[in-house]
Amino acid sequence: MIPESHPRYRSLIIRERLAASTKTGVVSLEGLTAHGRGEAFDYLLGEKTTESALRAEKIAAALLLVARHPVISVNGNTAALVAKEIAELQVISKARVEVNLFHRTDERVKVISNLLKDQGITLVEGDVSRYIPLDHDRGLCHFDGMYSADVILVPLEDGDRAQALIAMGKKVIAIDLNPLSRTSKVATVPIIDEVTRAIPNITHFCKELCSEEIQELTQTINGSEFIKDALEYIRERLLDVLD
Ligand code: PTJ
Repeated sequence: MIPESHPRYRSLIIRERLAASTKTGVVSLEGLTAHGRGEAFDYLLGEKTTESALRAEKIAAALLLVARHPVISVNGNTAALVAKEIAELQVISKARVEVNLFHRTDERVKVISNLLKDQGITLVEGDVSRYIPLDHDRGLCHFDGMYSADVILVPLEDGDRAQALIAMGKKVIAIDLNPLSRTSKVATVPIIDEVTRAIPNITHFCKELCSEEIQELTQTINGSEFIKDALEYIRERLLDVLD
């Protein structure tokens, strides 16, 4: 039992949830190590949403709202951490939601799909094909889901697929705490923030943005700005410690 008064309460609760989710098969064991890498970057970023990440979340909301065919891709860690929040985002953004796994088994797809459906999420289901040219199973997707999408939100991604999706002409919104990852570097909008903070922020902006703002935010997007901002933010924090 983790007391709410613990200074690292939030982080410990998230860890506990992910660890428990390995027992149900939602999260892979590799998912725990991936989270550890994310946590390290979150620590460097002060475990809060920076102003720059908040702007990226605003742009992400605008992109989802203008999309002809928006899709949210969900893996094990994302399902374990933000299933309810994705349900809310689906309602407001009208995005399709698709399960896409790196460590893919039929059993995991089923368990994760059931978890998402229990939260009220409507899923793209049925046959998948290797529409994304990749040697691993992240290449498997649905024709009426990711294959036909113009904008795809990919939380906790591996760089291969983000790059392949961009090469297919899609706009990619990534949520990844690592500003140095290939995913962050290639994404149209890299959101360098923790997924449990990022998704509710995007939903909030989807509710709030007016059509003029959506227009303005989606006109020119410079993803590398967000990477520079995150690295500069970390640099300043480190210099503060050394002072
Ligand atoms: O459920 P599966 O089989 O699809 O597997 C999911 C993982 C996450 C294991 C898989 O996609 C993977 O191996 O991802 P990577 O290549 O380790 O990339 C995950 C990225 O997400 C890393 O750069 C982490 O820094 C980042 N990350 C981890 N946890 C969080 C995060 N970013 C935001 N919020 C987090 N909670």
